[in-house]
Amino acid sequence: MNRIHTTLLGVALFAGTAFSDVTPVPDDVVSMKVPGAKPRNVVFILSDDHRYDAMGFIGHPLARTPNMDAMAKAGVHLKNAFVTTSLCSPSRASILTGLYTFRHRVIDNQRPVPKGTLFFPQYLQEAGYATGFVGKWHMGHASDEPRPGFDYWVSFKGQGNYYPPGPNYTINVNGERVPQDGYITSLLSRYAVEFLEQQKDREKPFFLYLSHKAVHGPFTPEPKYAGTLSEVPFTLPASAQKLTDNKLNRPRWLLDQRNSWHGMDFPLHSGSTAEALLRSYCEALRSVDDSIGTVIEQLKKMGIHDDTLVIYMGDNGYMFGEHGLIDKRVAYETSSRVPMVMQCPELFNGGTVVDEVVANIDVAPTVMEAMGIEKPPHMDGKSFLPLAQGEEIPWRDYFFYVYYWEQNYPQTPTHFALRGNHYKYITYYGVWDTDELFDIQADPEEQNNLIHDPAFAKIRNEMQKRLYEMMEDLGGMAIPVNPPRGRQQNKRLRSRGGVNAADFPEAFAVDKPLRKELRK
Ligand SMILES: [Ca+2]
Repeated sequence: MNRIHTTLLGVALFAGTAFSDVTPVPDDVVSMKVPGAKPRNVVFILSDDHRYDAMGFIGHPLARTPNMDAMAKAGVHLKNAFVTTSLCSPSRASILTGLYTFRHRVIDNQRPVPKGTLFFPQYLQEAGYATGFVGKWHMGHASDEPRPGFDYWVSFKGQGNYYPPGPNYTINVNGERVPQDGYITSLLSRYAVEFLEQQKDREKPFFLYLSHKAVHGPFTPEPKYAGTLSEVPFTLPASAQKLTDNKLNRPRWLLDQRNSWHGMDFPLHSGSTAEALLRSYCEALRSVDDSIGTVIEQLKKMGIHDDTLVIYMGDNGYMFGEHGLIDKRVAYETSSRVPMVMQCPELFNGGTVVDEVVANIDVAPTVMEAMGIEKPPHMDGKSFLPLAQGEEIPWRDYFFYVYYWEQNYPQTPTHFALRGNHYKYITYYGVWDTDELFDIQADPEEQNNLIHDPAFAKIRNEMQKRLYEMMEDLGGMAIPVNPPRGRQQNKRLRSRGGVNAADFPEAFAVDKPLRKELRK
């Protein structure tokens, strides 16, 4: 009896994936070289929480990024780069596995990766290539130990620190605990250069993953940049303005979040402002840009600049006042979009712009293609190298986004979103609230929620249907759940209306009973 019960339960639990076309993650790493391919050296540079538009060449008023600008000029700007979940660890896990969050199941920033997870550098190592990891790993807070796939390792526990928090604080350098010697961004650049130096006379192709702690909060610029942007004028987005009612049919959770750790009225539970935070953020970003310059300079010194692929990307976006929020997590553009530029003079023409939507899940297949290794069939992403070379290849028309509720930051609900070229549909799962539909061409700031407009009912229904079909196909119909861990940041500031909840959307209100036959 028990056995039958267990079997039925098993079928029910895995029903979501049973009908999908997804290839399971294999038990072993089997690296297949592409016949005749020239393995290329690759440097992948990741930053933390860098939003897509905070780069000089895009015209951001506070961003000073000459090296990112130079990469776009000499190479490729992937202007529509996104992350499938806008949160540090889930996004990093997608980069390293090529999988959506519901497949790698790293749904928060606290827990280590589940057993059986395969990181793409394991395939590179298996092929005999040199692999180095330098910087923030952040899947699991408790360990700084070297992870599978890397033969050179510099990292630290959890978020790491801009400066060492105490005299005994250490980072892990190839298994040895050494003191953190200075400001984190420049320190990581030095280790990146050390790894590159070691490759000088080696025959092996190499892959370097340089993963910055910056520009994650608390935004801490290097002393030479602190205060450099304090007088530069800029204005917050219009959507930072507080709504006094809910006639625009925005979600109640969104309006409530304004007075929370992740909102304009109580940012990070501090008395700071979005303006002040953005200035320090852009000042801290200047050192990340310097780091790119240091790496490029080193490649030139070694005579391998022209044939090395360098990719720069952010792990998720960040809002400074958009929708009244301070943070990421949500499916809105400023949260889910990331900066991405890449260069390799042997591969790409300078000034190339890729319009297609590329994502964190595409990084692993892209690096593997550049290094002449077949993409394993279980990966969800796809190499974007051909797009940057102007090839016409089949590509995604719709981009699928997920975020799973975190117990320790309870402000943002589980949600699923589908982004096409014209419309974005977002559904909030498990809360009594409104979904959203935006015309992202006419309304790129996502202010006009069309979900209750009868003129858009057909589009809403189509997007909803397509979203659930895609979830089914991709194996995403089961919501991963984690037990509580970490302190819950659920406070609200009383003087800014902390005890009051937001109004329901206007479209939910009716003036008369709907079921007259029940009236007595
Ligand atoms: Ca992040």
